[in-house]
Amino acid sequence: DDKTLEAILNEFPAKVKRSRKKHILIKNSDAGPQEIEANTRTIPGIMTNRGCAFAGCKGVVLGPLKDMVHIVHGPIGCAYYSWMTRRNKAKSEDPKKNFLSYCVSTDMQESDIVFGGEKKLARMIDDVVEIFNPNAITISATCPVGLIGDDINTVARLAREKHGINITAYTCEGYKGVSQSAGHHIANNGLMENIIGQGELEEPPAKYTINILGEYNIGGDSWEVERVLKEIGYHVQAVMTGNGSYEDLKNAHIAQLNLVQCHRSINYIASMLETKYGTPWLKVNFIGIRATIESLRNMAQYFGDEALIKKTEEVIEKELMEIEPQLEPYKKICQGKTTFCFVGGSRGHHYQGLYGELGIKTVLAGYEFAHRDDYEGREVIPNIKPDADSKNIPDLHVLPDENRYRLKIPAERMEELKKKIPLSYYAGMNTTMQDGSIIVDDLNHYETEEFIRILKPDIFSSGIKDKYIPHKMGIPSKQLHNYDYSGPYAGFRGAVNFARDVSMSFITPAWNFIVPPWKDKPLLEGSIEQCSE
Ligand code: CFM
Ligand code: HCA
Repeated sequence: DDKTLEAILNEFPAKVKRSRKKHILIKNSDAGPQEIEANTRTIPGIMTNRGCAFAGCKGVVLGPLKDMVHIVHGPIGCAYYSWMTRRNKAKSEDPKKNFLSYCVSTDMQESDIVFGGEKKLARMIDDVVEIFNPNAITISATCPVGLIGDDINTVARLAREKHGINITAYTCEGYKGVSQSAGHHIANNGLMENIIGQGELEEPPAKYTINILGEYNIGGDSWEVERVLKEIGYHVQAVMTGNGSYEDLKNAHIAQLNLVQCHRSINYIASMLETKYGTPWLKVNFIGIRATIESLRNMAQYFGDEALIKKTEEVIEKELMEIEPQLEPYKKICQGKTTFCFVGGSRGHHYQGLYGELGIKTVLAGYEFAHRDDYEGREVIPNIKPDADSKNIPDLHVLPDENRYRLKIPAERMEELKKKIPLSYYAGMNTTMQDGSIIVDDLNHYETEEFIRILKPDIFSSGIKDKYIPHKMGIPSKQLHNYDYSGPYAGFRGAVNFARDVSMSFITPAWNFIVPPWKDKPLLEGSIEQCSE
């Protein structure tokens, strides 16, 4: 309740308390719209799970594009720590055109920092073209590059002229924003300016041609979603960017509908595609069985074709027949349990439905770096006050394409549909959370421990940085970033994998053997010497 929350916050200095208070809500539907503060700077000295703009740009959005080489310009650490750690899987028909297993970096040394790294970067591009012959190249800047003022855009332009392939630079220095989120925006702008729409296709290659935006194929999620979509009869032109490719992306303009899975990381491209080509976007969620079914039905409704609607229902029925018996034993294990669901952006929301279907209630949820619209719904966007940090990355000015802009469905039908399905709209996480549950933005280490102590969840879901806090308290944890090396968790079959993994963590006898270190050992060991005087 409010009092307990106050007690937790009282441990902070007054100024910190004032700030943190705005980032925490107790859901109360009688209170009207509840405002939360988000996408603002983390207080220095407080440990949270956030990453940097480079992580959001190269690690999240650009990194999964498989037929391109992604050069990290900077000292080796940033490249090393973004080397496949996110588990964005990819397969290529031509094995020579999948470069994801490589870690490519200029490995800047002290002399490069002192004398500049542009020449080294130019040489590296020459080497990459010669050795790998990729379809395109990206260059992502890490912090020191911006500080010393290397002009990576000019290096990219000259290399493009020299080699005749698409080579683009992203000034996504880690400090460009308050979190990964800034990097998403930089990457979205770059892809829209330099790649999407550069292909020659003028007509959709199939009757129901779609793109999937904000799906990164973590643990193979996108393959599971695509399996079902293909069976229904959809043609997936491009996935942004899981298992994605330069070749597919450049023709993404021909889709008749864009699906948006992760709103946070890709809503910019979704909006720009709508403005430029007239392609509407539909908010979907393929995590959880009910959410998957609803997303499939909404898609069919958008196209409005009887045969497609019928086929959708047939596929749903078939998939359910397959998974329902498999889920039964797991549901028995999970029934009545509670969880925390704290992830970077969209997953803090998306996984609550799947947990709920297994009988697990989410008592606390939140995002590391999402914005107010991901909590409160897109209607608050006009009220979000821009600050110095958010103004750092300007919106691109996009206009309707003179030749390619087409209304995909008549304006009146679009208005009718908007009343029924989330077209160009996301309602955010808060609407679906139960009264009394806690919503926390940019949760920190101290609050994590305090909330666990008070709410005693049966499972804690988050990422690698805080996974071991609950473990030491004897509580299982589930990484919802990399899935603890498991997956896929999306769609129908993914739900079974998730149910299995979560059930395993409940029933493992390991927890009975764990005694938190502070319970059976002194915190300090030593002896007091006799003083001679
Ligand atoms: Fe979107 Fe993502 Fe997420 Fe995200 Fe991420 Fe991720 Fe994530 Mo880790 S794009 S916001 S920046 S759903 S890498 S695949 S798991 S924090 S909740
Ligand atoms: C990132 C990537 C990350 C980190 C996961 C974690 C991912 O933010 O740079 O903290 O466990 O999903 O790999 O979100």
